[in-house]
Amino acid sequence: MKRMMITGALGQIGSELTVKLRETYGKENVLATDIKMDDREISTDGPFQILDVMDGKTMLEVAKKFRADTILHLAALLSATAENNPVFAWNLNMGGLLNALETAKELGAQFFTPSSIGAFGPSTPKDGTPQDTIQRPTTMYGVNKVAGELLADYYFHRYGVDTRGLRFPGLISYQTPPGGGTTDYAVEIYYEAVKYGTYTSYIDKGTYLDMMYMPDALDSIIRLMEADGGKLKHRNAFNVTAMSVAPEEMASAIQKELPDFKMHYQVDPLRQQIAESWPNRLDATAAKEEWGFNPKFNLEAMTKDMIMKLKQKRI
Ligand code: AKB
Repeated sequence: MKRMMITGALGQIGSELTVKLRETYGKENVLATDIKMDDREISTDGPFQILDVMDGKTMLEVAKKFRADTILHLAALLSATAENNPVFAWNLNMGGLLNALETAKELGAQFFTPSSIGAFGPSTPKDGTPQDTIQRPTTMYGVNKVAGELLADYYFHRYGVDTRGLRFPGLISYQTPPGGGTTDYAVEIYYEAVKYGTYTSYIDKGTYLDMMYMPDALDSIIRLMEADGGKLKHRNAFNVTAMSVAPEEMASAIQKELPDFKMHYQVDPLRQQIAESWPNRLDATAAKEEWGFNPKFNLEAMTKDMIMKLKQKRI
């Protein structure tokens, strides 16, 4: 059985991935780590360790003690936060990644870390963005993601570490809200639609971005990690997407479920500029061909499920 260590386990992806991995591989085989502890079940329902990813020595000790053979490195700042504090973002996003890769190298562990649509920039083809294309992002987050993809490739070629990664689009979920991302509006819109019947979007009409529902994101991580490495031509990182949507299209999908829902716009210049520098629609052919990427949720199915789950949660 695999022995997995997750960093950033209390974040948006981590908090759901930890639960899914514990269900799949056994609670005792999944060590959740984060810089702090909170009162959610993740901290008590299986092994948990407070860990600052900037402390590489402790990271290696913790992973060694747990006998980890798989490292899933999720701890990072998202795009808008990174843009407001670029030096800290560089130190945390790159320093944490380097420590996690060194840990994987020392232990001979398999390695996963997410990249993002943020790894592309204004000179990248916007529609049907190819797997291999121009990557000249104009944000600190994007610079970190491109450097991270290259660094993970380097650890594979130089040291044989089995590194794998996905370029995630905006991820939408009803469990843990994201924080500090450009695509956070796509989560907030559902919460506020259910709670208040209205939402003011900081991203403008007509701005298309790729999105994916969290269950598809979790399934993609597990599929990629389980895939036959010999068949992977692109390791770090695969384009993945389930839909390309503009805010007004999300509003229309919500209005089918909640007819009184009203959408307003008050554009935030920073996040709008970031969104405009990213692709409209990725091409995920390489992920489909090399390891069977197969998202289940389109905008309509996701909207129905999100609204149902948020109503059940009584937010
Ligand atoms: C963000 O908006 O920063 C993230 C991402 C697309 O990487 N959700």
